[in-house]
Amino acid sequence: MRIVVLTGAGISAESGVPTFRDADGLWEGHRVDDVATPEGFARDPDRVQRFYDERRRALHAVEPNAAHRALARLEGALGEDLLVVTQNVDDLHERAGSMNLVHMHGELRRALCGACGARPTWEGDLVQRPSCPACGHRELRPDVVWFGELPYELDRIEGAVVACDVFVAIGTSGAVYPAAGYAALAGAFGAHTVELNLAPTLADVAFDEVRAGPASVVVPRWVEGLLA
Ligand code: BV8
Repeated sequence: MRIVVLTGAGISAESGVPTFRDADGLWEGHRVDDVATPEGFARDPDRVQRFYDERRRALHAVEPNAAHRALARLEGALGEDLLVVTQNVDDLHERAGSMNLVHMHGELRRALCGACGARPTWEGDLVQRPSCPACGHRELRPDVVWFGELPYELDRIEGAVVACDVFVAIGTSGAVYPAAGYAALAGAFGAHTVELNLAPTLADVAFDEVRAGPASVVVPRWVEGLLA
């Protein structure tokens, strides 16, 4: 059975990583336009660098929760037949043990060089404009996909979505495309679609099955049901 799981901020909420929509439009005190768009970066690069530096540092204070761990267990059982596509830029899936994993919106723990395009893993701050390990230029930015930028690995993701038997959306509000269109795409190709979310979202019309509750409870329960 081939499964694609799409995760959003809700799977990391119980680990203490703030979601976007629960912050009533202001995201850690910032407007999305100011910190998650190329225009915002052009306007005030230091503000954007500091915003991501703070979030990268905050990763040291959070741990994967039972939902991340349950997906890693599921990968242990299914191997290549499970692909986790995450919209999140935190590293909690990796730290829980997931390996078949795509960060379609990039990662806090990676930088992107504006000069040579290299994407080195990155732990420290970027606001001091350190030099790129590959080319030496000092044009490193967070390797995060901003609004208006092309997400990563779209072909690989779409190929998996149209071929899967089960598509599961976990902790995502279905507000951002192209990710928000994957449930309907999977359903159109015959997959059984499931939503695991704290509160049923508007997009529920697209799901065959909805289980409401916190991810740390609902995801392990769903995985145990599959593995039973
Ligand atoms: C692109 C990285 C094209 C940054 C992010 C009109 C129509 C269609 C599309 C568009 C349009 N206008 C503009 C667009 C395109 C735009 C878009 O979709 N805009 C929206 C606002 C309409 N999309 C883009 O720009 C994308 N690129 O389209 O490129 C292109 C083509 C060719 C060439 C060039 C370009 C790129 C979008 C990526 C933006 N980057 N993240 C960062 O993280 O710093 S988006 C960011 O918000 C996340 O990554 C995620 O994708 C998105 C939504 O967040 P969610 O993960 O869903 O979280 P949210 O807070 O919204 O919801 C939390 C959910 O969890 C809730 O449902 C809640 O109930 C639940 N929850 C809470 N607690 C729990 C829980 N569930 C379970 N347990 C809990 N405890």
